[in-house]
Amino acid sequence: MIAKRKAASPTCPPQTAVEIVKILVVGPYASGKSTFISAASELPTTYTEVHGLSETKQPVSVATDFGRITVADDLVLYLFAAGGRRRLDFMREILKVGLLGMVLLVDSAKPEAFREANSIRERYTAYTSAPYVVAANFQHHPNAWDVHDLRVALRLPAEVPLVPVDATDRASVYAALRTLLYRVLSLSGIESGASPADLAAAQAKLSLGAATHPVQV
Ligand SMILES: Nc1nc2c(ncn2[C@@H]2O[C@H](COP(=O)(O)OP(=O)(O)OP(=O)(O)O)[C@@H](O)[C@H]2O)c(=O)[nH]1
Ligand SMILES: [Mg+2]
Repeated sequence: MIAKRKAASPTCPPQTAVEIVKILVVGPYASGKSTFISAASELPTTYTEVHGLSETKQPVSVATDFGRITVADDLVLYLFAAGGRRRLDFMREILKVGLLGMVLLVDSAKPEAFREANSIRERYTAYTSAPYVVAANFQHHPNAWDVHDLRVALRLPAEVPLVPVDATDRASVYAALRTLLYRVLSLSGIESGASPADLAAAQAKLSLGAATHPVQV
């Protein structure tokens, strides 16, 4: 689940092993994936917007967005966006190697996209058992569905967290990521029989409160 990279050279002392954790950010067209990653990342995100691919005049992101959060000296989160479009399916095959979990973004004010969100969720759960959370974006919109109605519309299992999010706001995005990380922790803690103290220590490490490393370019 976690890739470990250890850098060393004949002239440098060995460095701490770094755990690299990959998180997928998925959702229907224009649900806020690029915005979410951009708000979270300590690096400028990399993506390509192309005109003329959709019926609307809006540009469409065709490349995979990528973001990074250094949680601690030995722990780095990599965020990747993947759209609902089938042409990105090949990317999912690559991304699922070392995948920790997924954030499924939903535009709360666009019920016509709920079916696609659900189908993305079904495709995800068909190929991996990695945990996921659903993030209800655009909650400020006057037509936004509240999270209780969204849960019903998306036919979400009761144990799957559904959190409101503002994808433009780093604190809100971190809160959604924390929900995912804590879910991963509690599920793996149950599996491995970790003590409450171990879990609390791991949660503190993943609180993202310490993720204030300066932006590196
Ligand atoms: N006010 C507000 N605008 C948002 C929010 N999330 C996304 N947007 C805007 O909604 C539009 C679509 O957001 P994107 O992040 O490009 O959506 P996307 O899912 O990456 O889109 P595709 O990759 O093309 O599918 C952009 O104009 C964003 O600025 C939000 O939480 N609040
Ligand atoms: Mg995008």
